Amino acid sequence: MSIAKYKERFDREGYLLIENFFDDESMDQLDKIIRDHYGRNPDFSHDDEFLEKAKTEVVPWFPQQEGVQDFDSIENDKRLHELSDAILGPGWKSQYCMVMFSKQGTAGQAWHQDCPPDDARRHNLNRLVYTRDITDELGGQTVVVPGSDKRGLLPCGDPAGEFDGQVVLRPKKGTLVLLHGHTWHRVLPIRGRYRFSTNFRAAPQGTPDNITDVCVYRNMRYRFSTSSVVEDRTV
Ligand SMILES: O=C(O)CCC(=O)C(=O)O
Ligand SMILES: [Fe+2]
Repeated sequence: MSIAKYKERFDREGYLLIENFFDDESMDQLDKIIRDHYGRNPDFSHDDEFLEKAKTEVVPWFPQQEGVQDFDSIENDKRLHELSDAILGPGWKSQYCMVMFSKQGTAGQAWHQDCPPDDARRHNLNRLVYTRDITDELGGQTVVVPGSDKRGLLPCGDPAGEFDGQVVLRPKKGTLVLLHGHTWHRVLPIRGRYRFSTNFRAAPQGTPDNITDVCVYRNMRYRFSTSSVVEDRTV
C-alpha cells in the first residue's frame, strides 16, 4: 500500500496495523535484549494506588535513556520515517522509546487516551513494534475503537468495559502499529508468561515534551510525574 493510502487510513481510523514491517532477525535480537533486561528487573515501578485505580499493570523501560543503542536502528528506519512524515507532518519529532512489559496474570491496560484530547492538534503518536506474536492464548491483545481519536474525551465508565465497534488487534512478530494518542485503546489481560511491546513515541511539531504526562482513564485523569490523580471521573 502507498504512503498516501496509509495516511488516508490512519486519518480515518486513528490507527494503522502493518504486518511484516520489520524482519525476523532484528525482532529476535530486540526480543532477547528485552527479555534479558526484565529477567533482571521484573518489578513494577508504579505505586499501589496507580496499580489499583488504573487497572494497568505495566513495567516501563526506557532503554535509550540508559545508553542502550540496540533500538536505534528501528528508530532510524527510513520507511518508518516516511510514514511518520506523512502522518505527523513536517517538523515532527521523536519523543522517547519505551518498552512496556506485563507479567502473567496481570490486567494489561485499562481503556485510556495517552494524553487529554482537549486540543485536537496536541497529541502523541505511538509507533508500536512487536517482537513476538500476540495471540489469544497469550492474551495482551490491543483493543482500539476506530475513529475515536475524533470523538473527544473517552467516556467515563467501566475501565474494562466494551465499546461498540471496538477492534481487537493481534500484532505478530514484525508488525508495526501506529496509534494516535487520542484513540481510545486498551490491552487485554495477560494469560501467557509475559507480554511486551516497544513504543517509539513521536509527536507533531510544537507538541510540548510532557504531552503524555497526563493520561485519561475512564475513572480518572492521572499525572505520572507527580503520581497523582488529577481528576476523579467516578463522581
Ligand atoms: O502495548 C500496546 O499494544 C499498546 C500500549 C499503549 O497503550 C501505548 O503504547 O500507549
Ligand atoms: Fe496507550
